[in-house]
Amino acid sequence: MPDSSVAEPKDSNPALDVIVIGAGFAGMYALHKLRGLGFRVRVFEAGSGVGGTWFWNRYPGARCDVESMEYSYSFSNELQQEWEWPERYAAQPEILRYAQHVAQRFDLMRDIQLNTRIIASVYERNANRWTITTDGGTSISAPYLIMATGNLSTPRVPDFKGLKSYRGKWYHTGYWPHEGVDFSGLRVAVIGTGSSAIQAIPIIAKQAKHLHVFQRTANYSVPAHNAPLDPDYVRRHKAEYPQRRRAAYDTPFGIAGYPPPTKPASEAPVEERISLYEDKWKQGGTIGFLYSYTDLLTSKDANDTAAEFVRNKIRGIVKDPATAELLCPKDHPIGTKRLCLDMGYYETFNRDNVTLVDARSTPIQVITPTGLRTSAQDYEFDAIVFATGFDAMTGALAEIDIRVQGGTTLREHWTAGPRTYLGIMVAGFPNMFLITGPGSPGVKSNMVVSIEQHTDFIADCLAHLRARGLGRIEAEQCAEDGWTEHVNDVANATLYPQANSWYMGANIPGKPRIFMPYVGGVHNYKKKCDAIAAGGYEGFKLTGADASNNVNPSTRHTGIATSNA
Ligand code: NA7
Repeated sequence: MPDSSVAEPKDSNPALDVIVIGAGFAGMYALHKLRGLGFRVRVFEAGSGVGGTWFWNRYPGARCDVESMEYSYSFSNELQQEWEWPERYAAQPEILRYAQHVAQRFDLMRDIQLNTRIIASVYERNANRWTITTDGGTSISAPYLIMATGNLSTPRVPDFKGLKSYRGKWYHTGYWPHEGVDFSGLRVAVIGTGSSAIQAIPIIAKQAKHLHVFQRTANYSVPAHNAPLDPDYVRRHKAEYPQRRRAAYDTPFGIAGYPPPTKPASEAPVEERISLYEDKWKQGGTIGFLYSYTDLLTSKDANDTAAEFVRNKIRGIVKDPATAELLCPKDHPIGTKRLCLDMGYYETFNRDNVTLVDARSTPIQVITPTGLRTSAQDYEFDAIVFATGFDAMTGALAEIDIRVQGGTTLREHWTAGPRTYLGIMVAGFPNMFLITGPGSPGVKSNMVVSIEQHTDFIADCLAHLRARGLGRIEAEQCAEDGWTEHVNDVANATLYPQANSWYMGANIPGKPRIFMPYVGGVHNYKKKCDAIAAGGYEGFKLTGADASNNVNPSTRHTGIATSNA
């Protein structure tokens, strides 16, 4: 039952300092961190458990594409020393188990309200408070609001005609039944060939009687070479954890252990290039592959060398030449959409029970009661899996009616595309923070690293305000304009904008085409954030309006130092 522990009416919980929306990795850490600084925090989560992405994305084969020793919290050395990851790349159930363990180990659940979807958040300037409304109609308010709503948390099923008439079962990878799905003996369709499909297809193919894969755009994928972790490697890694975590902040992706490339592909003879790509292919992993040369994401000619290498791999793996050619991506540079990581994806198309359908030349026109119709023919299916992605980066925020009382909504503010200062605050929306929002390196980095860095920045900022008796912080319009322009300039110097990716909002009809993440790298971004904090939060307006009424008095002027103050 939603909201059972929150009483009516609004301001029912006046003791709160901070409301956090979302109990994924971001919301959980925000709670832990802020609680540790003496703030009174409550987290609201739509799901019936913690874990965010890893709570919802339970499709077969769901797995992280960042190695498990890196894709984990660093804030507690005890935690990182005691937790045992079984595999190089952790599977969804393992990551969810980790999230649950963290929630328990740090006693987070007492301040997390599950099964509660937030539908509106309104800021009242005079009161200097955010009031959120739950789907159960309850209101709760606090001076500060943190949106830990995730970047890939709004699953999108395309608006296919006829879906309601379909008599079989259908699923979306991002909203998978908790009890799992057994496709044994069934005729199954998978629509989409993004990262989720590429992970799910090899497993569904092993169960299904026959699997049809509807591909509109071919994607590049490199092998994971997943395997159980070697205990010696784990021991060494754990001994170096503190240094490795620090080193991660000096890298573009927030992942240590990958020596940066030193020369452009154009300076390498063909044989040397192929030999290097071959080594990277054998090692597995996306970072290593894209780190082959300095110019893979800035020069089309350089990029072509890596793209053609992968296409030749596909041609070598897939036996039917027509299928192989269809699987070869040709419409975008490699790495400009999320490079996928697979375990036997291309090999799956050698199975007799798998058929690849070109949904570009023969688009899906309608879902029928028994399957679907393309422009070429009718198909019958017992089950359809939509691996059709998410309204990424802005979807979860747009679903909530976020507004300043008497002013515009966040949705309106972002009509032409998201604009933020550092991906953390939005001008005109005081005291509301985003964790890994658009304009931050979030989705182009190891998410956990970015989540911790953003949360630490926000927590330091709140402690800074409190220590000075201030209660309001707002991004300045010129700072937001400048940062947004910088984010665009950095992206425009790369090949990223050349792909119709979810980074560009291109997968959602009508969504403005703006490259949303900051691709200047975690290292540059963190330096910028640190300098801004050290300089007294340049680009932010800090004021004391009604501060004495808004911050938990028992925690004001406690002398808790901020790292940057
Ligand atoms: P993605 O990467 O957005 O992939 C969605 C796929 O669905 C992609 O192949 C789309 O083709 C396809 N799609 C979407 N709409 C249609 C229609 N109408 N017809 C046919 N095919 C369609 O989502 P994922 O869940 O795989 O991955 C998202 C991220 O999660 C991933 O990058 C990782 O970071 C984790 P398109 O390319 O648009 O032609």
